[in-house]
Amino acid sequence: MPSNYSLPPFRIKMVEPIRLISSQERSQKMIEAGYNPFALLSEDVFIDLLTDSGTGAMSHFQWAALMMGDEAYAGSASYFRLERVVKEITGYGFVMPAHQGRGAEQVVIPQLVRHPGMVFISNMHFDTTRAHVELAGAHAVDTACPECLDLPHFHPFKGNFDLSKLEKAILDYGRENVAGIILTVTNNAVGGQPVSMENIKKVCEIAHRFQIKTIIDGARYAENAFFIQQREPGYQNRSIMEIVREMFDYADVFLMSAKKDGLVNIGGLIAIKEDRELFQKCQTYIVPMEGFPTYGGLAGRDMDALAVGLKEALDIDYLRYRIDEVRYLGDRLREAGIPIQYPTGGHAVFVDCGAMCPQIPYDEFPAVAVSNELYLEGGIRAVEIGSLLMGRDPETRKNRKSDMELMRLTIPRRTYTLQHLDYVAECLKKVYDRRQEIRGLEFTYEAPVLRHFTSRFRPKN
Ligand code: PLI
Repeated sequence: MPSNYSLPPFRIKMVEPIRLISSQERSQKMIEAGYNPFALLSEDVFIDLLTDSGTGAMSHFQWAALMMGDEAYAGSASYFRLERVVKEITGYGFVMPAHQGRGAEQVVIPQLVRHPGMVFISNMHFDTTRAHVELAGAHAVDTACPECLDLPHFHPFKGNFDLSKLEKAILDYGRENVAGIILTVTNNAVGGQPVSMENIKKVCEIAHRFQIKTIIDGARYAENAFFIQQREPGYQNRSIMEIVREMFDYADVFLMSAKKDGLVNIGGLIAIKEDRELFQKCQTYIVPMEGFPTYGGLAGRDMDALAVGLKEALDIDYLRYRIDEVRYLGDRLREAGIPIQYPTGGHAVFVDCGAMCPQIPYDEFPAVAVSNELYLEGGIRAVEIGSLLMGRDPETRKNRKSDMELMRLTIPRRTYTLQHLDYVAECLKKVYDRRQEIRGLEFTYEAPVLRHFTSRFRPKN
């Protein structure tokens, strides 16, 4: 292994067998799945890079903590252990668990929508966040910085907001119509790209000037903090904990899918800095949606595992290894000439399938087609972040065209070795060599909402 990648700061004491089924079987499974990787069975997948969400490995400290779970319906001791850790990390006054990120979203987002026609503005809404904004009767507006669209060229913080676009959006919609500003850190949809502290600070300054609440969608906030430490002038000698605290100091609310940087298989969090009224509204609302406010849809043992995982994810040795394993895969692909979002993000390598297969139009979903080839080649499952995910325009019913047609190779935490990633790179190289033969897809069934999950396809002739 080249020496400029960090070694894993752990050894393995439990393994889960995986199996590569034959090439003929994979072809058959692909047909049965209607050419949609979401419909493949886990047992038919060799290396699963669909998501980093809830797919990581827990430490022995977390497994031990599970045994301490207090399963009381109300006032569980596990809740108070979790609350202590979240308060320590965020400095916020109020904490509630939720069953996962979208559970936190469904509780908080409707409380911020005061009248019809409101908007949320984000660097980029994640798809469930967008769905909850729309379910609450509001619109989602994205103001990502233009650098994120320049895939081959380095920029340290491609996850940033475009600050002038943000201010313009506030003025255009009117501050009384902006329900909140959502900072997605890291910015998943544009490649797991980080947001700089300077950008976070300026976004929050603008928001406070207009008296708008700021919400950190912080599924991968620890990975973001690591990038700040490595890339942003003035942060090299600051600890990850100090960086994280500064970030939370600027904002008002923290929503988290704990399935990422919480290092657990299920879980979510709501933390509110000081708005007691908002907290009380959420407390009332969470009961019918997620559960009593001291468990929010989680078992006591889940909360204990999360309390430990949150601290482990802030460990500098862990983060260095984590970001390096993703970079390792990105570097292997770039060496082979495969176009990716560069630099590599925190949780995944995003392959530019628009550039790789220009013969496939956007509405024949190039990144789904490449993902399917990768499964056929090596039993590897990836996910499309592109025009299939974008869905149709609700008014014209036309396919929305994504700015980028990306295949996300998402790396679960502490799960695969670099040998696995070498294998992924080898398989993708073979797919890349035959890229001109890859055909687009057409629907045989199109699901009416969130179509990427359940639609079915056939290859175009
Ligand atoms: O999958 P949930 O409900 O725990 O979390 C929703 C969610 C919210 N925000 C962000 C930035 C996410 O990335 C996110 C979930 N992401 C998934 C499932 C993913 O595969 O990226």
